[in-house]
Amino acid sequence: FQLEAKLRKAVASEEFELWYQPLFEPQGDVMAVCAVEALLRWRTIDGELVSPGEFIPLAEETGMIVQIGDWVIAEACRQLEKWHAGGLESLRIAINLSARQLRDKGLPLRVEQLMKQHGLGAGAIEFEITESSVMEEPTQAIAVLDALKASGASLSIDDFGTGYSSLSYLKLFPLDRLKIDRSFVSDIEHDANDAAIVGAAVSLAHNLGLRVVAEGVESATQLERLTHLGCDELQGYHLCRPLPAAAVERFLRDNP
Ligand code: G
Ligand code: G
Ligand code: NA
Ligand code: MN
Repeated sequence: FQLEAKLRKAVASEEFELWYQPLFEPQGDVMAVCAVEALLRWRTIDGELVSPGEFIPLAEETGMIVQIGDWVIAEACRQLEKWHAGGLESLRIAINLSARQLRDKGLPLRVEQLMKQHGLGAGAIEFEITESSVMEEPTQAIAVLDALKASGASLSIDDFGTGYSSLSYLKLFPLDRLKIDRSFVSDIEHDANDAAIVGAAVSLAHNLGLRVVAEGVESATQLERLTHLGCDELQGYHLCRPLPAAAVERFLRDNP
């Protein structure tokens, strides 16, 4: 209850910031940054940093997620325009969407207007959605996802493989990428089952014309295994942690 009042105040006075974690693609012997994932942070007036895991569920329950989510999308578009203008023309930003936002029929038009306003071309913005969030109200989600895609956004399934859902949604949704959940990555050096699952997910995705992202890469060995298994993009603490905008900008300039 106290948290709800605090969160309402935070929404009103925009006590939020975005941190960014790079995604990399192998280019010959080097790893090049191709995208950053926007990660929401709540900076309270006491300067404390609160993780979205602690307030997104409440924001979903109360519907505040729509306003918070709109702030996230607008801030990410503003930041990406700046980065594109500063020479990082091919950078993409991935934004997490929650189930409630997939029921918001007005979202695609707002996204289209923001992309236009900030001069962002097709694929510059990507939305990450989970299997469970799309399966909550699949019919509504399909309509919103089709419209987002038509607006020029790309779409990826986050935490792929953990949603207890059938694979049939893969042909129903206009997807671009599958992001393999970190639970299949953490023990991939020792667990042959995890390696088999990642390998199968890569073939499935590639046969469907989708790209594969591995998240939660925490070691050089994992990076090597995942690249060898055909993952197209990689993300994790081993490559770069989530950073505030200024710090990730320095990182991007030092790692062209
Ligand atoms: O950054 P962190 O590990 O604390 O993220 C915790 C969870 O919050 C993750 O599942 C992540 O996808 C989610 N998350 C991060 N930023 C956003 C956001 O802007 N919107 C939504 N809906 N979820 C987010
Ligand atoms: O649910 P989602 O995949 O969007 O969660 C994103 C969160 O995962 C980020 O907030 C980030 O802090 C966390 N994360 C990013 N890289 C790693 C990693 O290599 N290991 C672990 N354990 N968490 C990570
Ligand atoms: Na994500
Ligand atoms: Mn994920």
